[in-house]
Order: sequence, then structure tokens, then C-alpha cells
Amino acid sequence: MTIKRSYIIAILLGIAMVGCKEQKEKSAQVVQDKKKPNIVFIYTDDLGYGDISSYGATTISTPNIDALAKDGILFTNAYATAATCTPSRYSLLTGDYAWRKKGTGVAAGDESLLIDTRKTTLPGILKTAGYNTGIVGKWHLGLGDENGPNWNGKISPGPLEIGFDYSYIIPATGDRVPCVFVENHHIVNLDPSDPVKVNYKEKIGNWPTGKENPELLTMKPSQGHNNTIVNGISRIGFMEGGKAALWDDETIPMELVDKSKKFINSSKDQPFFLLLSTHDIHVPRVANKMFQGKSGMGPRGDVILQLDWTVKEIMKILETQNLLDNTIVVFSSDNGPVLDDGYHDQARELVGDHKPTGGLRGGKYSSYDGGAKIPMIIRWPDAKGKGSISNALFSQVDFLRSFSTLLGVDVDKGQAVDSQNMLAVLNGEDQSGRGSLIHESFQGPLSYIENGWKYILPHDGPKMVPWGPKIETGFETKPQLYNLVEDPNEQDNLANEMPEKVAELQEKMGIVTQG
Ligand code: NG6
Ligand code: CA
Repeated sequence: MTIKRSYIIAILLGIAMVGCKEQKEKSAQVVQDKKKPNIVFIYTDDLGYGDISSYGATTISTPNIDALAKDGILFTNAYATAATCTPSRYSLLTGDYAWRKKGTGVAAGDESLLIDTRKTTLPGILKTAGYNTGIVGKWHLGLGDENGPNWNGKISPGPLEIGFDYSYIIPATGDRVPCVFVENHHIVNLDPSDPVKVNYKEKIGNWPTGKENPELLTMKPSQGHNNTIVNGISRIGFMEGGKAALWDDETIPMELVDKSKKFINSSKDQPFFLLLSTHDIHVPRVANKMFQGKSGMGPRGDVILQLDWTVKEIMKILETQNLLDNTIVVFSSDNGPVLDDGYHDQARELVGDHKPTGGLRGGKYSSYDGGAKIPMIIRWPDAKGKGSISNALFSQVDFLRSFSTLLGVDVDKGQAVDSQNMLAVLNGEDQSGRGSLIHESFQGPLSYIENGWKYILPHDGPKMVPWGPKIETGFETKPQLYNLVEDPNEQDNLANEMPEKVAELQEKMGIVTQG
């Protein structure tokens, strides 16, 4: 409907404006813009390689996500650049590995904006190409200048200063205060007579905390998460005020779908880029009533079903607007999975035979593949090999240069230094992909993957993630070398047997990290 209407408008404009050269060019531009594919990027949080049925899960069914794979390409060798959220997102948006910039580990809830506003960014590239660019959902890349976010005034710089035309965000994470949405530069529904106060160092105000008033909790923390209680859940950080602005944990996905819908509908005469960055399936896992108890795996399974619902709703909007044939839908995750990530929500007790990492070693935070190897599906109507599986090596840092190539936008020298044009991988023409990639674990240590081999840089750190999620970090003081083709679960360290291979990969990794 929309496309047809725009074409007709364009033609009518052209006829009406005969003789008026400028207007003619403008209407031609409309037609041209309509040929540019819209991009909807559904970026999920902490969803593992084995968490959805298209990647082999059998105790849970995700038919709507699976439908993307049926119509698109499912990638078996795609990586986030990190095993935690902030650095992965930094790389996705800037085309740089995050470890090149200090302070890009998991961001505090009152962090300053981590992306330099002068940098080339993925939304900035798309904006240059004429796209309406929007982000809806989790941000977690800091807000505000060096003093941090001005919660009660104009919150800037943020998404709008790095290339987004519209933003409706969870400032950090669902488990960090303030528990409010920020639309463009302001907190939504903020009553000026009830200002928001936030402190990450000490208690501020009188709202109860999980530590002092555990009897008020509906979900109890297992690690940390014992500061201010909001909606019966104690969070990381202290807050008070902004009562009218607090989100409702049970309706976050509905709110994000609604805002996505409005954004898509408002982009009628322009191609659009929507980064829908879901809260699911991060903690606290509070499923809506529609999904509570439906998975048999407790809240973690229920929010996977809820995520599948989100995908269904987004696809429905695209279908209703007749945009399915001209929209690239990307589905992926920012890092690997975790069961107990700080709340007693029975994730570990009820997981049964389900394997969140699909058998990969480690998980969120880890140097092993469970940390950064993620599910990735692309539904691209023009792609070759619909319904196929691609084993090409791919890093999320590559989206920037792939889409800039697609749209013919030049990237300045010295920008997006780690991003490679992988357009042919994304549209199914190339099955090999990158020569190599690097991913980082929490605390920063790096792993280098090349040609089916993985080298993990020695690091003197704890063997297990220290605060209790029961995940192996992958840290060893000696080099580790794995043959990912024969040993995808990284069980057999071949470093002692193959010192030349270790030396070769060390040297090649050094060229990337020092280059
Ligand atoms: C950790 C939190 C964890 C989660 C993570 C960030 C504790 C004990 N754990 O510090 O719950 O919030 O940070 O997750 O506080 S991420 O997906 O945004 O990287
Ligand atoms: Ca995450």
C-alpha cells in the first residue's frame, strides 16, 4: 500500500511540476529512495546460540524467529565482538572493536556517552543515505557529557547526537536505575515536581532497598542487585523520584513494539533503519501475563517466548504496511547466554535438557565461544539461497561497512577501522566470509579466530566468573589453541602440541591489535 501510494504521489508530483526542474528531481529522489531497502535490526540481549528452535532447541519453540530463517539465511559462524553488552553494541554502531577505546566494558547506569560524536556510525551512514533512523529499546552506551546524564533536563549527547533521528530507550539495562524510558532528549512522563535522583555510589533518598527491606521483594537477588527496589525488584544503583515515569516491567516488550510500530508508520516516504534493541532476555526476567508459565522453564523460557512474540508483531507491522518485500530484517544477540545473572528466577533449576549455548563452552562473559558466538538470521528478500545455512565467518562489526557499501556511502579513512564489507556474505553470495576476527571477554582478554583455529591470549584472572553465574571465564595463564572445526566446544587445548601455530596466530593477532 505505502509503496504504491508513494509511487503514485511521486508520479503525480512529477506531472504537476513539469517545467520545475528542482521539484522533478525531488520526486525522482522519492522513487529512488523507495528502492533502498528498509532495515529492521532486532538486537536481542543475552540470547544464546542454542536458545531458539531454528538453532536446535527442542524444549522450546520459537516459530516466528524460525520463520525468519525459513525465508532467509541462518548463520552458524557469526560473532558479537564481545561477551558483554556495551562493547558489542559499541562495535555494532562504530565499526571499531571496542577494546581500542578504554572504558568500554559494561557501562554503569550513569555513564557518560561512550561514542565520540565525531565518529562515523552505522545510523549516521544510513542517515547520509537518506534513511530515517531510529532506536527503540536498550541503549547501555552511556548518556550525557563528562558529567553524565542530566536526568531532569535535556539528556544529551546520546543516540540523537550519533546519527539517530529518533530514540526511545532504556538508558542502560533493565536491572539498572533509573527505571524510566528516555524519548529523544527527555525522560518520558517525568513530573517536574518529582525529579529523578540517581546515585551509583551511595543511597540517595528514602526508597527501600533490597538489602534493607528484602521482605518487599517479588524477585530476590542472587548476586548484587540489592539496591533500590522498583516494582518489587531490587536493582543495581540507587534512585528516588520520577514515580510517574517508572516503567512497568511486565509491559516493556509491548511498549517497545508500540514505539517501533509508530516509528515504522512515521517513515512512509523515506527508507528507514530501526534498531529494535530488546530488553528480553536480560534480567530481571519478568514475562507478561500472556507468557507466564508457558515455557515450563520458568521466567527465562517465558521471556524467550515473549521475544518470539515481539518478532511476530514486528513482522505483522511490516506485512500490514506492505513493506516485507523491501525490508531487510536482521535478528541477532549482543552476547552469549547466562542462567543465573543475579536474580533467583529458577533459570538454573528449570533449564532441564535445554542448552542455552547449544553445547558451546562458557557463556556470557567468557573467552570461550559460548561468550560471543551468537545466533544470527537475515531475512533479505533479494538474497540468494533463501532458507539456507551459511557457515561464513562474520563479525557484527561488519554491518557498518556492509551497509555503507550497499548504499554507496563513503566511510572516511581512519573510521570504522575493523569493519569489513561483508555484503556478499549477508546476501548469501559468499560462503567464506572474514579471514579472521577478534572477540573480547569481560575484563577485556581477547580471542583470535582464523581459518577454524582459535587462540586465546593468556590472562591471569579467575577461572570462573567471580560473582557466581557458574560460567567458565576461559582465562589461563598459558596460551590456548583450539581447532574449532574438530573441537567446536573447545575441550582440547593444542597449544603445547602446536607451538608454531600458536606463534603464527599470536603474530597475526598482534598485527590487528597494534595496527
Ligand atoms: C553485571 C550484572 C549482570 C548484568 C551485567 C551486564 C551483577 C552481579 N551482575 O555486572 O546482572 O547486568 O552486568 O549485562 O551485578 S549486559 O548484558 O548488559 O552486558
Ligand atoms: Ca547482553
